[in-house]
Amino acid sequence: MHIDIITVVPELLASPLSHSIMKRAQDKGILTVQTHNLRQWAVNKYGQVDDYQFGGGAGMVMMCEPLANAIEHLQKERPYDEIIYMTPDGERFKQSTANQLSLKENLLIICGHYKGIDQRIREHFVTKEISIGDYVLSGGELAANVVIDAIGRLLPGVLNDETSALTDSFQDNLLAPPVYTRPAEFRGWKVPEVLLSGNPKTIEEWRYEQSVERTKERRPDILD
Ligand code: 6GU
Repeated sequence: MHIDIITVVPELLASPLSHSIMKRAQDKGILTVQTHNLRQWAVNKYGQVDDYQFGGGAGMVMMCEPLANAIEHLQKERPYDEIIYMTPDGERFKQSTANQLSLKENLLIICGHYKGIDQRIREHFVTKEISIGDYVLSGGELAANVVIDAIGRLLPGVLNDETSALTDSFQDNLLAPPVYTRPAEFRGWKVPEVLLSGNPKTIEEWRYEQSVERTKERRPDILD
């Protein structure tokens, strides 16, 4: 998969992509990510990419011209399956969205800043608008990192058996069960006996029950 990102703060995207699983995905050549500074397409020598909003009101709006030029420049390189705009008024990002997007070849992600981007870009270029939750971030970059991580770890070959995505919380509308590691007793706190039983079937059943219990208690809204 290839992901291009248009941003005014490319530095904000760098670190999460440079470590751990996202680094491994790129080292293996399964994922390539390229950030593009929107200021390359600024309307003047001062690097201007935003302007006051028509109708008045506080906050700047990212202008059409730099964005349109950036998008069209990148489109000449490759056809995008989705052009995604990160915005708090987008569709709420879920595991199912990550699953769907992980099947695509080329994605273009636009990170908004200030009051957002001119509506005409949303209407004429953007094919999908994503929010990562009901709160407002200063820009789309952190949200883009969240989305890229969630997608990247699903790409075939990125995770090994130990880190398998199949048993993640949300993958079957259930939260993950509790986990334990050595020692079997710490300060008198014991690991549930069943996990030490060596019986895969009873362990599997216990984990499933725990998942169901946890989901009922914490997230009844996602339960089937
Ligand atoms: Cl995608 N962007 C911004 N700026 N804030 C958000 C968001 C995105 N998702 C939740 N809050």
